Amino acid sequence: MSAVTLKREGEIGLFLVNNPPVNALSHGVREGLQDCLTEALEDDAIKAIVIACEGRTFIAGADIREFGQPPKEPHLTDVIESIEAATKPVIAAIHGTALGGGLEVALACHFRLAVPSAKVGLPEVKLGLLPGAGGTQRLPRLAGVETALQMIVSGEPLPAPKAHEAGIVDEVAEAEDPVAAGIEFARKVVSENREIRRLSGLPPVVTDPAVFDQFEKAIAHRARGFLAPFHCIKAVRAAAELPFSEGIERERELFVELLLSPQAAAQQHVFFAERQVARVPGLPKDTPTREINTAGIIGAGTMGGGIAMCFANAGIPVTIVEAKQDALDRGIETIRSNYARTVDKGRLSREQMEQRMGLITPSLKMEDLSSVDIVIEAVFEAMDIKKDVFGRLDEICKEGAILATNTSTLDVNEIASATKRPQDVMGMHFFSPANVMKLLENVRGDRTADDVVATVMALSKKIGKVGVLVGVCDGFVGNRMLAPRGREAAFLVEEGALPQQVDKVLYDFGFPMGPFAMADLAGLDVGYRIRKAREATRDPNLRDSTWLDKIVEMDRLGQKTGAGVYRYEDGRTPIPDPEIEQLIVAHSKEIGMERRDISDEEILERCLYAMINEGAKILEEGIAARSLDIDIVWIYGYGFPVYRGGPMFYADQVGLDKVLAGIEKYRRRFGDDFWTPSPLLERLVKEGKGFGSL
Ligand code: 3H9
Repeated sequence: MSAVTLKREGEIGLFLVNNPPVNALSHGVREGLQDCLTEALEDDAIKAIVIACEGRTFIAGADIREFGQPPKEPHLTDVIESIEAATKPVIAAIHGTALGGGLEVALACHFRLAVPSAKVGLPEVKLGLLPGAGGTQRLPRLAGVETALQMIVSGEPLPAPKAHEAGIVDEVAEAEDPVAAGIEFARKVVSENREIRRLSGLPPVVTDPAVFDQFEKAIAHRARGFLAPFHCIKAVRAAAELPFSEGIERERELFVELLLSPQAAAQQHVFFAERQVARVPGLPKDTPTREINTAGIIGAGTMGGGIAMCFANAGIPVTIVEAKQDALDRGIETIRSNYARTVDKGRLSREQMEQRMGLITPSLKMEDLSSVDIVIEAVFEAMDIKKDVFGRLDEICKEGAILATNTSTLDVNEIASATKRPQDVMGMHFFSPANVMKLLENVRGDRTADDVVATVMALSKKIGKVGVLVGVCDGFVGNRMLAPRGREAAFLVEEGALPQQVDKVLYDFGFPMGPFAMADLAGLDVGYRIRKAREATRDPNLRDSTWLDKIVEMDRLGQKTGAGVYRYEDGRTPIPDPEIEQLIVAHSKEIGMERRDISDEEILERCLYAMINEGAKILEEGIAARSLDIDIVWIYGYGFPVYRGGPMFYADQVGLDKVLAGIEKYRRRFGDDFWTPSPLLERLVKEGKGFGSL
């Protein structure tokens, strides 16, 4: 069946696009639009044309899956030109989301009508691109430079009424049926003999050139490292400065530069990975899920409170249990003040805040969790305490309730063994602050039932998280890979680098902050406690770095004490501290390490290759099912730059042979202890493949 059909509704020619799921502009759609146009223009009985779509949305953009394949005619730009050049009025009838190339098709039409719930936008920037089919030239001519910049650089869509106000759609229909409204509108155009308006025929928009510089400045921090937002600004600038035909050429040049960039490949990888991650290999799509209408949280500390907010935000009533009244009161007060801050920022109404607070029930009795559908335990990170809690939950909770632990390191199987229902037990590792961070590592135990996995994965989305399924191991995916990065960062400092040099290299790579600034933010005592707890079982022959412990022993615990690796005058901005530099130099001397100049390249390689090697081991052990799962963990949990696609995608882009050669180089220098390459990495290099091929 053709992807576009032409129907005759009296004197109106109706083009109906049908290319599920989102009517993307695949080759068949482009060809279908072109063919229908030729036929409709030749048919004297047709006086006007309506372009509308079947299914859930108007055209949602170019077909991303076709990028990277040899382009096939007709090109989208040609189709768009033909639509605009049509000698009969063409009307776009929009429902769902007219995005990217979809909105560009609509902008080529002579009139645009949208149903009330529709949205229009140019989200290409999120894929590392810019609107490459005339959007950067037509939208500013229609809606002005400011609106166009706002939409194109942010990629955020506008709801139909706002789009109407901005002049992007001519009319918002009264009802939700785009076909009926489109035909009615077209009949009006014909009967009133309305003049065809071609946006390419409008003169360039005159604007103060300072707008572009100001816009660039305004996004500098947010868009640091990204190429696309700045290219978008350049393209819109061309609309203001050049005649249409030259502006289109400039748009094309900039578009092609982006299309061929590693950033666009990385951002498109992330787009698909975000969707793939919810699909668990081996778990059939129709796996039943359990109903989650109520939740319980144990522990009203920072973590428990944040998790409770996630449920309340999703409209799910949640009971939060603490052992002592004062801790419970403090926890509830913290939740209230977190919400109040959001209200102050204007992102939540007071009424919504009260509604959410109303969904949170404080309690001192675990028995109050007897009827909830899911419990998440967020108590102190100690196995005996967790097992005790789970033993009690086993007695209290109703049959079929899901029992989840928020542990970040402990063995979920051992925790499950404290119950007679290990099939109902799972890990849900939230990241701090739990109400803000999007990542949720969902940990499947050896005996966790499939329907529990399916329920928790679906629930993740419902509470605004990106859930990634992982297996049981020390640190799961994220923290397990963070450990070798932290180890190398600490070694580099005792070998000759300073913390600020290491941090700058990783910041410039695109992380929001370097490992030492991050450690100061999290609290140096956290790592200290873990290192001390492991001291007894540590192999004394393994190299270890202790200079960070010395800082903790000076009561410098990081931001919260005003000093850690760095000093803090305003409580947030790290300032290199000569006292710590002295401490580091003395430490190197004490351990007999002759300090040397360390290149930025060595810092980057050692920090990242150590992580990637660990990631490869994680894949080999099946702790993560696919490399894309690891990428998503790092993007959402640790701020790995989206434009690099995650650590495993980045490794593929660097080339696994180069990564392996780097690991071998450090193995020769530092020995086998930390630099034994993962056999999977070696195999992939031998086969000339990447992690993405698995
Ligand atoms: C562009 O237009 C460039 C032009 O300017 C210039 C060209 C010269 N292509 O998100 P969902 C798939 S760039 C191919 O779960 P929702 C998606 O992968 C494009 N496939 O649904 C998923 O597949 P699967 C600019 C696409 O209802 C399925 O559709 N446009 C595309 O939550 C369902 O998606 C965009 O950036 C596509 N364009 O949300 C829009 N879009 O089932 C990107 C989606 O196998 N898309 N798929 O996993 C979106 O923002 C959302 O998909 C949308 C629907 C809001 C449309």
